[in-house]
Amino acid sequence: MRDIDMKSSQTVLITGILGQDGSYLAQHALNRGHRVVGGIRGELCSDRDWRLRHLGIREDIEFMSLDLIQPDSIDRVLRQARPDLIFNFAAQSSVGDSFKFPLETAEAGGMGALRVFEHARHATKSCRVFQASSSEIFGDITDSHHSEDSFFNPKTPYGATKLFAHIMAEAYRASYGTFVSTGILFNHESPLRGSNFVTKKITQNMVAVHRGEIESFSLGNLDAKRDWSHAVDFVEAIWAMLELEQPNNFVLASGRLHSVREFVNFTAEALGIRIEWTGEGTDERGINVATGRTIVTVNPEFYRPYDPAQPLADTRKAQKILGWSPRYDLPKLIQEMVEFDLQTSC
Ligand code: G4F
Repeated sequence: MRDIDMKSSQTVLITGILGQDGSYLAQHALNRGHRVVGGIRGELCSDRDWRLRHLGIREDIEFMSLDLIQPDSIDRVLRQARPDLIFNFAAQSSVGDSFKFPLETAEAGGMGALRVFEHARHATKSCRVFQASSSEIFGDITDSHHSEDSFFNPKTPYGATKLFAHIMAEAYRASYGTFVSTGILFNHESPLRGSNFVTKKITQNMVAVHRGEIESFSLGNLDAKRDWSHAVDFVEAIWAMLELEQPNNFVLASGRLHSVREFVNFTAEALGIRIEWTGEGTDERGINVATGRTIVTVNPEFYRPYDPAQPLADTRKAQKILGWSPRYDLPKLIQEMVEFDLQTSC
């Protein structure tokens, strides 16, 4: 049930607008007639705005230089833009990289989020904030399903950072009445995903194998299970969160777990390749049944120091309060990613 219908034009500030979620959210807001201001860190060059250009919205956005690590930067942008809605996606978003860069991860994702909340608290006009939380905050867990009320026990620098921001969002709501909603987002992918994430790495490399450009490629933990959704489905729910009368937390997910190996199988299927697995551990290989050639190998270099099992998600709250349900299943998502890679990566 939606309490507020954002029919009149609002000013929407999106941090992390050059990323997958920021780009789709910008498209969503522009389609509804809102003014979109995009906060960007560093220069806006052609290899960074490709998502916005692909969506055909690059010229519709007002860009402002914004670095969440710099306190003055966020204050200046927020004073100039005077947003009604802030979607905070800016962060170092790779769990894998958070092991290499824990300080940078915590600065941008933790203190950066806090600076956004602090602005919303002092803003002269009422301002609603969405904070991108993550399923990584569950960490090592024992419950069978994970909801907004589950115990949080993160073990990665990324998860710990996201939990700091998540708890701060709740503290700002309780202490100051600030409107901050959070989405506890399980994995969400799309053709616009970065190639440092396993899904895009698989679809891009499988397309390259299919074209005969490479013989094989390597992955890390094939047994890792993830709940993968389409980012476009999440963006609809995220928008709906700021239309509610009261701020809240919502788990977004498909409710289904698949292994990395299964993701490879679905991708192979979308390309008409039949794949068979042989060997175990680091000796495991995926073989193209038609040619007998190895197309996937395992390289321990891609293992993580810590890779907690992802729990099953309980999305009943989002279904009930937001009236949300995803439109994509995994094969449909993969089909779209493969089609995009077939058209673009040569
Ligand atoms: O695609 P991934 O890097 O995503 P990860 O770590 O689950 O994080 C994503 O989802 C989180 C929400 O749950 C977000 F908060 C976060 O920002 C990000 O969007 O890795 C998925 C799984 C991992 O278990 C990893 O160990 O795939 C496994 N994996 C196996 N081989 C690999 C690889 N991951 C990557 N990146 N590269 C590999 O070669």
